[in-house]
Amino acid sequence: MQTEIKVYEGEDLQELINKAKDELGEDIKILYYEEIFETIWWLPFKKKKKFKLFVEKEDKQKLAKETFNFEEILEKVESIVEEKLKTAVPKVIEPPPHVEVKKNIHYEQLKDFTGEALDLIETLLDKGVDIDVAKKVIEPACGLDLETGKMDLNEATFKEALTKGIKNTISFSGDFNIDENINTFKVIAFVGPTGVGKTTNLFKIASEFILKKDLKVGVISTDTFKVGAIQQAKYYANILNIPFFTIGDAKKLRKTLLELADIDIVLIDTVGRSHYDAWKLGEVKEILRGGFDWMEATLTISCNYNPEETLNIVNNFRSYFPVRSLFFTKIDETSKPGLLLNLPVLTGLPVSYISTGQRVPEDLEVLTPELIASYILGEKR
Ligand SMILES: Nc1nc2c(ncn2[C@@H]2O[C@H](COP(=O)(O)OP(=O)(O)OP(=O)(O)O)[C@@H](O)[C@H]2O)c(=O)[nH]1
Ligand SMILES: [Mg+2]
Repeated sequence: MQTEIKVYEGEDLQELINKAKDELGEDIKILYYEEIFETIWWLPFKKKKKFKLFVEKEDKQKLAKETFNFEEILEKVESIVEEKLKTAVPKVIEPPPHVEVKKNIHYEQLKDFTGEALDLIETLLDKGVDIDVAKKVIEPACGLDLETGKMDLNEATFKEALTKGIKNTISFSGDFNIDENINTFKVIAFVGPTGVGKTTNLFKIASEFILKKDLKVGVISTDTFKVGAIQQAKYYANILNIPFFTIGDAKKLRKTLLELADIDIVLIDTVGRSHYDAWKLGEVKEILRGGFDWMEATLTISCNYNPEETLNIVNNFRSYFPVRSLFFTKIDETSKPGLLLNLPVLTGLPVSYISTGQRVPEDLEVLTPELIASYILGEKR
């Protein structure tokens, strides 16, 4: 139906509207009306009032289409939004840049090395080994290259050279130097920063000593600070069916240790403390003091710490506790395990175990020169 405009004339406006509706139906649109005054020829001074009404008959279909075509409207909105998005967001999203620490090798410091020795040192530096440590570890595996007058590897492979160097520069306490044949009473305290894996690994050790060495093991927890710590330790002790004690002061620790005469190894769990918190480290020391006569501490260090920080950790913990070995954890969480060389070489402390994951008791290995070499060279992770 087409749009239709009609004009009606008459003296009564309402009548005109009614007439239009009668003729065109209810869907009319009044466009406009005007009043006109006509002169009556026989009464020139009197004028007659009339109306002129302009009416449009609306095309229902067209109206509906214009008003309610949601799809068309939606399409229009979408195209507007799309246009806006084009300017707001780059069309191709670039992958985030891969950020790397720049290698800053001071070749002047390596001028005495050549060939494979230089290649191996570069590999070590790439793994986070300190440059002086790398040189010190490699030297025992080198000989003089007559052509250049510099040092080169004597060994056939990197692994052999590194293993030899490690044997010469690092001492190993193996499984805490436990001699199963001698009836000694040993007390080992696990100390270290927060969350490095002290409790978990203490129970891996307990399990290893019981199952593989048939030793009598007892566990004492001095961690009465952390919520849930006692429950965590009790849970493992129950599984292993070993004596377990909770202790909050030096006097009680001493008394308990004296009562444990028939036990071969007592493992002491401590609360993790920041190496910068002198007050809290002092609190832990105050409790452990009760067992200092027998005790050796193993410093638990996570391999994913940055190298400089680990030196501060060792220095600070050593000033509070009788640290006799380094116990490494979380080797599975780093690609730069340089501290496996840095710490023992720089501090002279022997190394004991390495924790390779979260499973108790499986994820644990006694450290050996070959094993450290494998981790450093990326053969193992
Ligand atoms: N990936 C990985 N996780 C480990 C390793 N050793 C321990 N963990 C996890 O590290 C978390 C903390 O372990 P805990 O044994 O509670 O650490 P902690 O040093 O006793 O912690 P605090 O007592 O709070 O100082 C746990 O989720 C362990 O499962 C490891 O070698 N690798
Ligand atoms: Mg703990």
